[in-house]
Amino acid sequence: DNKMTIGVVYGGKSGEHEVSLQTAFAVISAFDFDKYEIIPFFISKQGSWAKGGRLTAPPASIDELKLGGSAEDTRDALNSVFGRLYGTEGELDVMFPLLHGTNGEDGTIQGLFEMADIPYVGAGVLPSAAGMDKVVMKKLFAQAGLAQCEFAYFNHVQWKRSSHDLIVGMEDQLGYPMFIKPANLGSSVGISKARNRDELVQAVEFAFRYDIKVIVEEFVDAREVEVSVLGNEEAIASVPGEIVSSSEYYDYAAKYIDGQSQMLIPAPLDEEEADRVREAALQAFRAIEGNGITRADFFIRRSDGALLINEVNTMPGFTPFSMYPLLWRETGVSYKALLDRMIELALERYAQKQALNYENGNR
Ligand code: G1L
Repeated sequence: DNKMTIGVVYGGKSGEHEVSLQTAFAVISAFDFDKYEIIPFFISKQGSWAKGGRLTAPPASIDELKLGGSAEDTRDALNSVFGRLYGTEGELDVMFPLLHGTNGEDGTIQGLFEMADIPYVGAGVLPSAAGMDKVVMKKLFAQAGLAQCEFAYFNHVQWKRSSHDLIVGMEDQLGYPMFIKPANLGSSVGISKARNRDELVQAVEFAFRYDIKVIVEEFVDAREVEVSVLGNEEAIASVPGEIVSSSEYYDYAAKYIDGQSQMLIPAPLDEEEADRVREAALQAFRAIEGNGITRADFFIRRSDGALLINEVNTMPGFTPFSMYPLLWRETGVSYKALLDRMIELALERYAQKQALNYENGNR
């Protein structure tokens, strides 16, 4: 038949293995099985791959998505992903990566799909990698003229050689408290707050356990506002949402609870302010040369109302109850419609690159 076959890749070696599994279950279950068939690709915590049988209906449970993992399973799975290189059509039309962190969100799996000559959903290699490195991301934002908080960064060698100068410099530039993070956003670990010099040294040493580059940011007392962006060259922005801590949200109508924080959707902003945030989200998307999807996270500083870009996430939380899809729902795009559009965008981008290859005589 002429149904499209989507390969969904999930699990993975990161700390988000379980989140990825749950997200894959939600995504696969939401697909319109009149239009798509799904081939699941499970990556174990050890990093081995396994390909499941073709799904023509939603899986009965998450457990059904936890697949084998022998060397032979891995070979079969990767054979399937690289099917197009064997001169045949291959059995997959589009890959849908649902992986977080190292080897998943940092551009590596996107690179694997590029090598396999297969279309894939979401950001390409460059925006995935750029969005993974807080320092690179902030340099791109600065270049695009987006306002952001003050920050400093250094690598392990610089810290070993001149920690005193760095500390004094940061105290001048940022003041306490400061937030210390590994530059690589793969994990949410390694992050701490320092209120004095002792804590700063501790925090930096701690962050260096997770990356060889560390970023230190000033503290900003601010509201946290997020926008979903969808598209390739021409992208659109959702209504903004706001993240608040439990003490602040009690009188708000639409509440979604995600761990310790609540999502206000839409964010209580006046129209002019909301438009300003949406426009900045598109600028941030263009700054990292985004494609497919991106969630742009902002601060609105309480002291003066300044809009500061915090970060973009090319692989945001993606269950039907996560901020990214909920913002689209509020904007009039259902979860199902969002999946359709993401697949369209993947095919569109692949076709564009194909066309270039012809002109260059590479094929
Ligand atoms: F590829 C997409 F569609 F852009 C994409 C990929 C991954 C969207 C969202 C995600 N998110 C995740 O993979 C996760 C953070 C839920 C995995 Cl733990």
